Amino acid sequence: MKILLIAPCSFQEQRPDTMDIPQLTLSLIAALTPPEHEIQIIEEVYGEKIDFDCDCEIIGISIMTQTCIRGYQIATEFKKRGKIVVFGGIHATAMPDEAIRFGNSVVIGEAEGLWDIVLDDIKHKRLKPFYKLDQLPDLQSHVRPRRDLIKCSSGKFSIAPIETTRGCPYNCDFCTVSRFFGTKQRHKPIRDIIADIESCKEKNFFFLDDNITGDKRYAKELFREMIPQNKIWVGQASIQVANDPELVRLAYKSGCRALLIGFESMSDAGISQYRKTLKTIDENVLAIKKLQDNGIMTMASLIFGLDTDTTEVFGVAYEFLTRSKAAFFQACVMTPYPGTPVFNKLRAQGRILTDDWRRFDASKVIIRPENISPEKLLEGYDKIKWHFYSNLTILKRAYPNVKIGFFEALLYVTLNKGYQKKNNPSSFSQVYQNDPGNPVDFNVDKYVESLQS
Ligand code: B12
Ligand code: SF4
Repeated sequence: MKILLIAPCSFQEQRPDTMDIPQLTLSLIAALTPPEHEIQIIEEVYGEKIDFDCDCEIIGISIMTQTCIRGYQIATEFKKRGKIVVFGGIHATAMPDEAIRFGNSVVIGEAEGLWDIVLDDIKHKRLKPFYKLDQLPDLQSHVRPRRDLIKCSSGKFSIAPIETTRGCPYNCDFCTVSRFFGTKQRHKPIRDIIADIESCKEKNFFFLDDNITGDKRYAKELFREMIPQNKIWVGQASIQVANDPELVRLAYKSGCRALLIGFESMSDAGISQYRKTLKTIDENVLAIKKLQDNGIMTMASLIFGLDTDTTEVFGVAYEFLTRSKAAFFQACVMTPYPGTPVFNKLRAQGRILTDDWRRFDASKVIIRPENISPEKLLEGYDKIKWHFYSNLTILKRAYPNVKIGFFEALLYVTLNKGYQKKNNPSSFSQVYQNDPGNPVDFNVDKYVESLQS
C-alpha cells in the first residue's frame, strides 16, 4: 500500500527561521512501517506542498493542538477522495473523539506496537476507530528513524533531532507529558542511539527528550559514549542538573552547549508549585551560573498567567533573568492544553476565552487568569520579551555566555537575533477570544467549515 504521512502547520509559522529543526515523529513512524509498504512524508511547516490527488491510499496525520484544525481540513479533503485517514499525535491522544469525526481511525498514544496492526487491519478491511496499547511501549527494541525521508536539512546550523527517553516524573499541572508518556522515564538503548548519531551527516543535534538528564546514571553513560563522536548538541533538562558537577562536565564534553530549562515561575507562590525547580531565586541563579562556568548556556523558560500571578510577576521574573544572565528566554503564556488539570479547571470555570485551537501555541493570551486581567497579562508579557531581546540587553548578557569560543558566540548572537525578530510584539499583541455569538463550546466544526469554504 502507498502511505503518505503529514505533519500539518498551524496557520502561522511558529519557528524562528534561523534554527529550524526537522521533526523526528514521521521518520520514526516510517521506520515502524513494514517494508512491503511505500512511504512518503510531508512537513508542511517547511513549505512542502500536499498533492491531494496523489495515488496514496492511506494518509497518516500527526497533530498537536495548534495544528489540528489544519489537520482536520487536510483529512476532509482526502476523505472526499476516498482515502483512509489515520490520526495520531498529542492532540489526537487528548481528543480522540474529536479527531475521529474527521478521520477513519485514531492511534491514541505511542505508535510502537500499534502502527503495524493498523496497517494490517486496513489491508484486511477491518480497521477499528481507535487503537490504544494497554501499557506504554518498552523502548528497548529501538527502531532507527528513516532519516533518509527527511527532506528539510534545517536552518543555519543544520540540526538533527534525536530521542533517547520518554516520560517525566514531575507531572506539572499544565503539561501533557507525564499523563501521556508516563511518570517513569523509559530509555532507548545507548548503543542504538550512538549508532543513529554515527549515521547522521549533521554535526549538530537537538535532543527531543523532556529531560535529558532525568536519569543521571543513564545520562552520564550516554554522554561518555558521545564524547568520541565530537558532536554539538542542545537539549532540555531540569535545573537539578547543575547540582551534579560530574554530570555537567560530561554534558559539556559530549557537546552540550545550551539547555532549555523550565523554571516556569519565580514568584514565591509559583516557585513552590513545581517540584523540578530549586527552591529560591538565589539557588536558581547560582545554578545557571554553574552551567555558564562549564560552557553551557541556559534558555530559561517561564510561564506567565498562573492563577497565583499578579502584575508583580513580571518584575520578579525580569530580576531573575538579569541576575542570572540567562542566554535565552522562552516566554510562555499559560495555555490550557486538553488532557491537563489546568484545562479541566479553566474550562469548568469558563475562563478559556477561545476554542480556536490554532491560538493554543503558548504565546497568545487566551485565558482569564485569577489575579490579573488578560489585557495586563498581555502588556507585561510583551514588555518583558521586548526588554530581554533589546540590543542593549543582548549585549549586557553576552558575557559570560560567549566566553568559551567562536561557536558559542555565533549561537548566542544568532539565536538572540532570531528571537528578537520573532518576539516583536506588534505581530501578536492581542487577547484572543471568540467573536460575540461564537460560543466557546469546543466544537471545532465552526473553524474547519470556515476553512473549507
Ligand atoms: C521537542 C519538542 C519541541 C521542539 C520541536 C522540535 C522538532 N522540530 O520536533 C521545540 C522546542 C521546537 C518545540 C516547540 C513547541 N512545542 Co513542543 N515539544 C517537544 C517535546 C518535548 C517532544 C516532541 C517529540 O518530538 N517527541 C518525540 C516524538 C517521536 O513523539 P511524538 O511526536 O509524540 O510521536 C509519537 C506518538 O505521539 C505517535 N504519533 C504522533 N503522530 C502520529 C501520527 C500517526 C499517523 C500515528 C499513527 C502516530 C503518531 O507516534 C509517535 C511514536 O510513538 C514534546 C513533549 C513530548 N514529550 O511529547 C513537546 C510538546 C509536543 N510541545 C508542545 C508545545 C506546546 C510546543 C510549542 C507550541 C510551544 C512551547 N512553548 O514549547 C512549540 C510549537 C512547535 C511547533 N509546532 O512548531 C506541547 C504540545 C501540547 C499540545 N497539546 O499540542 C508538548 C506536548 C509539551 C507539553 N508541554 O505539553 N517543542
Ligand atoms: S517537568 Fe517539563 S515535561 Fe515534565 S511534567 Fe513538568 S513541564 Fe512537563
